[in-house]
Amino acid sequence: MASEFFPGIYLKITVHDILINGHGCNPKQNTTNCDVIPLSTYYMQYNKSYRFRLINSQTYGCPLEFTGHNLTVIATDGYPVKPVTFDAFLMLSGERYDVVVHANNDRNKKEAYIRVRALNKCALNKLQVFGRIIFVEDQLKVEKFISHVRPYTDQLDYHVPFKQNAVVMNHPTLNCRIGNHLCVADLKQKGVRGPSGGNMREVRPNREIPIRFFPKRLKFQPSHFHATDMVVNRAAANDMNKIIMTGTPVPGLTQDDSFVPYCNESTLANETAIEGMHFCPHLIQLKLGEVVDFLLSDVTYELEDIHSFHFHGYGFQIIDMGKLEQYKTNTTPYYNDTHPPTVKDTIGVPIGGFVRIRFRASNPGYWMFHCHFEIHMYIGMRLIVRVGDKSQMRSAPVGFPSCSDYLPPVIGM
Ligand SMILES: [Cu+2]
Repeated sequence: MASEFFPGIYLKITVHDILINGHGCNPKQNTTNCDVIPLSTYYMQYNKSYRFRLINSQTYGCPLEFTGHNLTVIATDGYPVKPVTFDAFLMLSGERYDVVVHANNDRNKKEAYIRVRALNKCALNKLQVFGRIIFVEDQLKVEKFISHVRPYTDQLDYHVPFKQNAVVMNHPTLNCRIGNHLCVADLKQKGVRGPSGGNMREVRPNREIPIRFFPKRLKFQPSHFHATDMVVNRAAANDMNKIIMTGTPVPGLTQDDSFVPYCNESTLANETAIEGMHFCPHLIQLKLGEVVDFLLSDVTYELEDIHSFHFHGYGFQIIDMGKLEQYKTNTTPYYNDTHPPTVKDTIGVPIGGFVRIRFRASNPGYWMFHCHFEIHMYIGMRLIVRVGDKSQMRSAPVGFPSCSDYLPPVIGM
């Protein structure tokens, strides 16, 4: 990012629009005439069902509420779940959902729509976008059809809910199973094979690693962190276990990294901190094959950020989740569940809540575990999970290029 080279620059981070497959227009945000900008359009034949593969590829951190026409969720993050029908569900940055849309309405209905509405901080800008579903008698004749289609105009105002008393899934600001709100932990794994699958509730973990986060604003120091979202000379800094991740000078998988001053919670006692935060390359070492719980908890819910954590190299199981009060009293809805848990690789931690994920460390290597809100990752909210030792990892091909920090000479000095 260019801001890395200009520490101290004031950056106002905001979102102007949401697009579906590059299409869309929000009349509240654009001066352009939205009537002439095409929306993402899908032609569906009556009485057929269509699989949509949804990817939340935003770089910002606003949950996206997806609503549409008779939705059935069948997979998340590529892992199948038993089909469940919802009116709406929330997608966090990095999450993927496979949904089936059924065109089983009567033939008087010619169109329906998909609505993607950004919530939380993005509600201020009333951000939403629509996609169109057009029902046709014969999909093979759609080609002729396209040029005659009118723009879809009957769009809901931002604050109007898609449906009264809608069943909403994955709403991380609300308690799971309260009212109509379900969480991803309510989905049930379906036939996931390999080391990520099976019922890991029944497996006793070898280790539990608590990962807490306390995002705060620190006094700006150009030698320690970059400028992002600067407010009155204080910069946002996002940690994991009070460590702001700094980069490593070499890629550990392909080069000797024995000199890299990796750190984690157990090494911090003798290191200096700035306002309680440590700046170092955060690394958690796991043994190959052990079963591990990460207990993620958000203890700063006044900030109202939903951190969506993504794990490279692994699918993990959602063993438990809820509010911190529920964790302390073992009263989450999932505490006594027995069904095989949902498998995912990206999970939003409820505001003021926790998630327990479990995985078998079967994939050796260096893997990033990070908040998928890009700015958070950039300002420290990431770490490396190293599984196994180098003898258990694949070595780099012969002649593989190497790299390291580069400090060019200053010309004219
Ligand atoms: Cu985050």
